[in-house]
Amino acid sequence: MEAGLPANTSAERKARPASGIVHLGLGAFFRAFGCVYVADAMAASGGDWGIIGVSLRSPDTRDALKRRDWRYLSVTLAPDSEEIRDIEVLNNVLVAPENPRAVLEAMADPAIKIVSLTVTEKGYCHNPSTGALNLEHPDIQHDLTNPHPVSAPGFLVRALEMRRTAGHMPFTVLTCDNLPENGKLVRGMVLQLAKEIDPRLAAWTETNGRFPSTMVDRITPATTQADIDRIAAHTGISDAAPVFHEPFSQWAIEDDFVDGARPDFAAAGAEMVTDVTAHENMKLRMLNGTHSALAYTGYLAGHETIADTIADPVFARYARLLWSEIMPSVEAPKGVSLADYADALFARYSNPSIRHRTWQIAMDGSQKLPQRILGTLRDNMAAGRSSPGLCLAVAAWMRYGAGTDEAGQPIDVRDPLADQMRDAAGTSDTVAGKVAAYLALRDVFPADLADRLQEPLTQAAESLWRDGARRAIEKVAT
Ligand code: CS2
Repeated sequence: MEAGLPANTSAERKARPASGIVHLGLGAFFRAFGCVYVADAMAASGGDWGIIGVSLRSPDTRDALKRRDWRYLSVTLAPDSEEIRDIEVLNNVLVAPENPRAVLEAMADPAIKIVSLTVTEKGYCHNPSTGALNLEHPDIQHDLTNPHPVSAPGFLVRALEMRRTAGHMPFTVLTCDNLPENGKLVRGMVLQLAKEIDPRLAAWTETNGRFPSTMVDRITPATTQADIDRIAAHTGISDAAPVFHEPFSQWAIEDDFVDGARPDFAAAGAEMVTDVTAHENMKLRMLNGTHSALAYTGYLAGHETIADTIADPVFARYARLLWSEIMPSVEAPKGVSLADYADALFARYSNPSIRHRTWQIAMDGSQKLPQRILGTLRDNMAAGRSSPGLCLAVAAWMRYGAGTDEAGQPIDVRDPLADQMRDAAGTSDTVAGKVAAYLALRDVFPADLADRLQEPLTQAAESLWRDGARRAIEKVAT
């Protein structure tokens, strides 16, 4: 028998439920999260909710999953134990650049009731500081005139167009990315793009479409080759696409689906709510905000993972300082204690089995900072509260974007604005000049916020550039 797996999971294959969901952006996160909920929902309550995954860029995930006929191992890593499950919920994986038509046809099939997405912040091709679709984005420019799209909004709109023409209802768009009011945001972008293509399509989508917002949460580091080798040695299963994640998982979903058609998510442990805003704000600001703060400062100080960072007492104090700055700006969801939530986050970050690299979280900061940190800073300034910890986080992002670490080693900065960031950091010999150049990046900082941030950020950045991240934190997190 395959070691570590319950006997029934390696048993003969059962017939699979038909597909009811197309998922765009089949990365490790959705396989560790949404796929598991859908598998559990079907196990509890049935339904044809098999998933067709779509990779919008590379064939790697498809090629890796194909080898086990779309099954993969999901490994739950607790601090001192692990649990392995074989997840069988995918029915196929398509690679959009190879055959965009096949993706559109799958999305236009009336048996598909939901199109879910984890395409990361930048996958929406929007302006992070305003939330509006960026019509100048090259992928959107392409999709405006080409019936075979390349962007996620393009696929949504073209597939909705096919459904409208065929006389079908739209699918529900279920976004699972860490964006504020993510459903509303994607709705606005879809309507904006649809309007450019055909105003009747926009009107039809506005009336019939549904875009529930969701709050998703499970820490899922990228899978490494060492993980793959280890799990193969342990289970005897050669799986090229296993996922590794923490035990914690939380999904709050607005219960607003076309014709009410959805898996029994609640049976799988999801919270079905009427308004997810409070959950989303809490999670984006308290979890993702501190994650980004620890990622930039931790990386600069030479820490490889979040667990390594938080094990350093200076950074443990920093995390506590950050939560104390963030909590006054967050309205707790009903029945939730923010102090308990912060304690639970501290314990989750400390899990040594989760090797979540600071470098991974540091990616795409220009797309993440507005909803993770800048909204809190805006609220705190309006209320007259100072935020030295959060200012240090933004300054650390700027310092990181300069492209070399504190030891002078090059940093592989992955960000759609990487060039602009490097230019901003190199633009002036003074730290105040660098900060001013960063604050002029309108995709990140709206003009009014930029003005008010110049002074506190300069103060934080001067300390950071002069003293290094660890010492600068020691000075504010006493
Ligand atoms: C992280 C998130 O990579 C990142 O930016 O902050 O992916 C985080 O791990 C998840 O949102 C946790 O639910």
